[in-house]
Amino acid sequence: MTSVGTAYIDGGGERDQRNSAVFAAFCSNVNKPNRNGETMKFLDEAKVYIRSGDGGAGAVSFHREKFIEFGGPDGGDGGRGGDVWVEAVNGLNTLIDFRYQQHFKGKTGVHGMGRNRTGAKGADVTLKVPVGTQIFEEDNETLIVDMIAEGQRYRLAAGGNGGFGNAHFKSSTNQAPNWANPGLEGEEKTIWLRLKLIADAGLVGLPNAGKSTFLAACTRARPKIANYPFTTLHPNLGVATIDGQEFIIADIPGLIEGAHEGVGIGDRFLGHVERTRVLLHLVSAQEEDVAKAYKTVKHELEAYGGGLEDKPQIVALSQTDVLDEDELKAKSKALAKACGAQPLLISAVTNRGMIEALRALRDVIAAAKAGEEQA
Ligand SMILES: Nc1nc2c(ncn2[C@@H]2O[C@H](COP(=O)(O)OP(=O)(O)OP(=O)(O)O)[C@@H](O)[C@H]2O)c(=O)[nH]1
Ligand SMILES: [Mg+2]
Repeated sequence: MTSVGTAYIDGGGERDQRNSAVFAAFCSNVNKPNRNGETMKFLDEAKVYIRSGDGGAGAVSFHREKFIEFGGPDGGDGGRGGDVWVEAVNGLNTLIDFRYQQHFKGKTGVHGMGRNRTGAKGADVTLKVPVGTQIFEEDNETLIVDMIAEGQRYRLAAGGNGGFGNAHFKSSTNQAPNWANPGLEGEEKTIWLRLKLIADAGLVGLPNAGKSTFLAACTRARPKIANYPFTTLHPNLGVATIDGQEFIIADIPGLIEGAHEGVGIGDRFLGHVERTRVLLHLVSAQEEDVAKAYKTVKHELEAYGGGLEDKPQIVALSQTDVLDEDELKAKSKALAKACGAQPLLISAVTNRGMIEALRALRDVIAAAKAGEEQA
């Protein structure tokens, strides 16, 4: 694969692990109506049942010792039940693990014991999810938490409190209580996990526009590239470096007319570009009608919604090496008319315009980041 100029130093190691997404296994889930009768838009969704541990029961016990009469109550309290936590980790980019394990339970707290021994807390359980996972209530609409940063932890369900032992109930009027509290029950609920990968820039375009080739040319990602539509079946991420600055690019499967209604495979993955700061819209110079190609994709983005239509977009005419200069001028003019701005002219084969494209993306990303910091 071509590497472009000297500006592209290889991307960071750990992040690159995320390139090899294994989304395909989720495909069977997609576009089947869910319980509410709507079509699921997201490939990477998992339904998980969680339950925090019950508290341990308090103990009823009395002190016994030779020559000590009426030693008094000494039943200890029960331990707290284990919590259920979720933690965002790097190096994961699918929810596939939750296909195989869908139940997560905290352990019950240990019961209190005689001689004033308090029971131990039950063990916690932690769901490890990729950065970019959103957690929803059972209705799949109410957001509980958005796991956006590596290492972020959130307690989804707290363990039940342990019960008091009989020592706790000792008083001047009842010096030998013979009861204790049971522990409180843990919480149980069903939640939805939904993954929206977080990349800085997203590549969109018709099939065969050269999206994967672009990703391969400027990052260390090695997506499959071939001269037939829908080569890319799952999103790929790569880290591009330009002028010493890094950003993450997501390559998603091609969009075709009707994609937002589930035609082809494109719109399943649009959720992943929802969180990008800028889109690079590639229109192949091999298209007969570049204006139409541009409009088809633009229409699909608008129909999908999710804020994609308002996202900053850079338009580029790709694969320009296949045309001579006259044809190129005509097509670039037609595309400019359609999109209302002069498109970049790029070729992953001759490296034409690649550095400019990366700089243009970097500039939008940097401006968006600066804007967020100020806000
Ligand atoms: N001549 C030339 N061919 C290119 C260029 N970029 C991509 N191609 C070819 O175009 C075809 C499609 O490229 P891909 O990168 O797989 O296209 P894609 O947009 O990822 O396509 P899907 O994954 O199907 O949506 C492949 O045969 C590439 O070799 C380019 O800059 N110049
Ligand atoms: Mg591709």
